[in-house]
Amino acid sequence: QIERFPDDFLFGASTSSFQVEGAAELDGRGKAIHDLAEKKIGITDFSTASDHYHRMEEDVELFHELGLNMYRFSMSWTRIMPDGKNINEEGLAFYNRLVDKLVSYGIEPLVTIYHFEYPYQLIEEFGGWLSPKGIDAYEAFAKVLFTHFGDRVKYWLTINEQDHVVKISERLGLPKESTGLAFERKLQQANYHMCVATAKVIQLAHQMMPDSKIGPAVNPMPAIPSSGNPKDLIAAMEFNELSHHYILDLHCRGKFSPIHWKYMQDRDICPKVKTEDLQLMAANPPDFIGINYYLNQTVAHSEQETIALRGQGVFCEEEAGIYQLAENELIPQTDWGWNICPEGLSISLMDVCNRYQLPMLITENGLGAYDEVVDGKIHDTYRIEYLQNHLAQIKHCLSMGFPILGYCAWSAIDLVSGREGMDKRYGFIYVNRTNEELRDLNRLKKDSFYWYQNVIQERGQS
Ligand code: BGP
Repeated sequence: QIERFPDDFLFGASTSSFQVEGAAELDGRGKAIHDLAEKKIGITDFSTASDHYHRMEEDVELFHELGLNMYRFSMSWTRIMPDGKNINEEGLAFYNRLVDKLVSYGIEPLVTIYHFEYPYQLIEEFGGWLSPKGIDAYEAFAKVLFTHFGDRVKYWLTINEQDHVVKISERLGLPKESTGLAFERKLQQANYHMCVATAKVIQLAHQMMPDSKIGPAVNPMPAIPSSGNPKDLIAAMEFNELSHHYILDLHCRGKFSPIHWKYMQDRDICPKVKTEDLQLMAANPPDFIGINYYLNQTVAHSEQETIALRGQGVFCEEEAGIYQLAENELIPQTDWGWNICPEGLSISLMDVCNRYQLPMLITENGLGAYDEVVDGKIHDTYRIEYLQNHLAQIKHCLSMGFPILGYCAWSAIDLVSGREGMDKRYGFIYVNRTNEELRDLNRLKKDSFYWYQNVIQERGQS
């Protein structure tokens, strides 16, 4: 086991624009899909979020004090191109200030081109990712980013969690809870378009910025078999194919995973495929793979003989005839029922690296929890324990020689969680607001802030 993380290992932290920025109506920002989503009772929307748009300077100073080597954030498509097509100078100006500030502190920016925040107008006009026009729109946006920020930003992420975008209809601008054959076929087509778009943008990045490093960020939830029954191992392997390999095989090899292709054939939901697209993907693999890791799954085989359509949701309980999710008493869970399994991170890193032979960057990992302020302090020992155990797994993989570039915890600062608003916090920095009350939005360093600061300073020796 290595003692310290290598000197060039990048310790970072992440956010995404709509979850942290707020200022949703300001300086010409256009509407994104989520701005038009039905409001959830008792849960804040993204209109103010953590008000990072107005407090960016203060926040980056805190990131500097924390000692971050890297800061991952997304550039809001609708801030920079409100209608998805035309440039808004005020949007560019905000990210110019942010990038300059990071660079002045020696913090490496890692920019996510698209993190769930899709321009609504493009949905209205041609259906967004469901149409091949979605590929051109995304490439045009990426070109704007490369043109304006390519001189200072070396690391790029193409699409955040494509594997999750295509499992939740609203993220694609489709009616909530859509189901049925036509719907599932649309999801597969959108997935395919995103793979083509990724290859085009990787190619463009390498043409415009020869020194850049660019890759996708996927969210593997590696499955372990529920028993020693070999059928459960096969179910776990098939789960992994349908969870993330099906996307990475296209990104890295320009090939469909055979299990995924059979899955689509059995259900008559194959996308329309062009040979030249697959050639483009094969010729433009990513430079690295971003891994968002929170939880694993335990699966058993499914005896069902019928072939069913999948339906909605990231956590699909059962794929008839393939797998079903199972309980695992050895694995504890968060307050939101997410399995806590640090070893799952090693499983993902080994599996992805062995299969694709590419370097990896952990682009998200963290614990969503209720934090309590006691006498002006937040004693988030549970978060420290979670992060520490996951960092230990990374050390283990590094010691075996797996190429891991860095680790970005989710999240740098408290932000609005996709489904739970401000109740479910992830940050090293507390933001004084709740779902119901905006309060003063002041920043407060949690115990985990000081802990991570020490980890970075000591290169993980604490
Ligand atoms: C990932 C997303 C992030 C973030 C995180 C935590 O899937 O990329 O945007 O939201 O999950 O999820 P949640 O906020 O639902 O707890």
